[in-house]
Amino acid sequence: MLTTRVSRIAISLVLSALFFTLLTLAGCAQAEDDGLGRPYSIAVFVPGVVEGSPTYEMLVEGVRRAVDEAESATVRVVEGGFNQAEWAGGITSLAATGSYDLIVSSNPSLPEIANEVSQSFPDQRFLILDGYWEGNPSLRTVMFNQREQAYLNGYFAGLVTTGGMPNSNEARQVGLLAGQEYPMMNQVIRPAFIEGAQAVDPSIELDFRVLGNWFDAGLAADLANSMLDRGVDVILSIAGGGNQGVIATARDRNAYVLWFDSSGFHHGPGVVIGSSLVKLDQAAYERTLQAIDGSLEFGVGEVLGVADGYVTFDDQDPNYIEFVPENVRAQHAELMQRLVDEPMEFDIPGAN
Ligand code: RBF
Repeated sequence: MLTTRVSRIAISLVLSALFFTLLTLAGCAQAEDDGLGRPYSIAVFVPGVVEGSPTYEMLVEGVRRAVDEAESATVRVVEGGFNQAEWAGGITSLAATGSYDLIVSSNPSLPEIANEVSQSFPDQRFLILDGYWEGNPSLRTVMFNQREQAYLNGYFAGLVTTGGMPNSNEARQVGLLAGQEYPMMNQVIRPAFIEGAQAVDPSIELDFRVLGNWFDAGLAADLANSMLDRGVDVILSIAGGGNQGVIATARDRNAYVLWFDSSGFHHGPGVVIGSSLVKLDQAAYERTLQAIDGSLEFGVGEVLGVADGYVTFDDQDPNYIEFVPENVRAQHAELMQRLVDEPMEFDIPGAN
């Protein structure tokens, strides 16, 4: 009995060791040691899962592109999952291996975690996108002006709900679905979205809903239905995998969806009718290349906006041109130009 149990444990230990070795080998598939030393080793920690979250898809794409281009670098992508209480442990484990020159991650809660972990592992370097931290020599952060980004979506929603699209209704209601509430959502994205809409018509009201996670498309569809029942005709969806539920509901009920972060038109041609962009992939690519060649400055938090070319609105997609009337596109283009000329001030919540 005992021997069987012991051998079962032994087998499972061997199997898991094998599993992690395979995982590491898979992660190193892009390794290319040029003989000058060991390759620059990067771990991407995804706080959630990659699929369905525009922001994480761009993160991984940007880092991979840099690694592909570098002379000698490797990357391993680790998904931290949706249990946020486990992220600090996940990052600590990566730092504790001492194997990674750089840990890359993204979202506004990550700088604090990286700052904490760096107290125990001061030699570990971190690059955090979509987050802000100043003054820790182990950390480099890149944040986007999300006030401008949300304002771009809000102004477009305002044009839609005041009659800009064939299925616009009489009610002046716009919707916003968020995966969860967090300072950047409550203090920046949500107020700037309604500010943009009310710049078109001050009587426009916002129906704000929270999914409670970043994956439940069924619940997201229910919440979208409830918003449409109340007269909403356009919903900005920032809910990761939940976004698909919003698109399905909007398609069934002839309403519209706005996308955030990456270009989303292909997810629902004629349903997704507007997309603000943050060039997180570009920033991840550029800063990762700089980290690899040793020129990236740490201890610094940078903020990039419309005037820098890192926040914009996708007015080139064929679906945008096909489905959105010319006069709406023209009014939105004027707003874009205004933001290039006059950047919006941006208070970063919880900036240290
Ligand atoms: N955005 C996603 O698209 N998917 C996620 O899984 C996700 N998880 C998040 C977890 C936390 C704790 C926080 C603060 C934000 C998260 N976001 C997520 C939102 C993301 O950082 C960003 O605010 C939005 O993508 C809008 O740019």
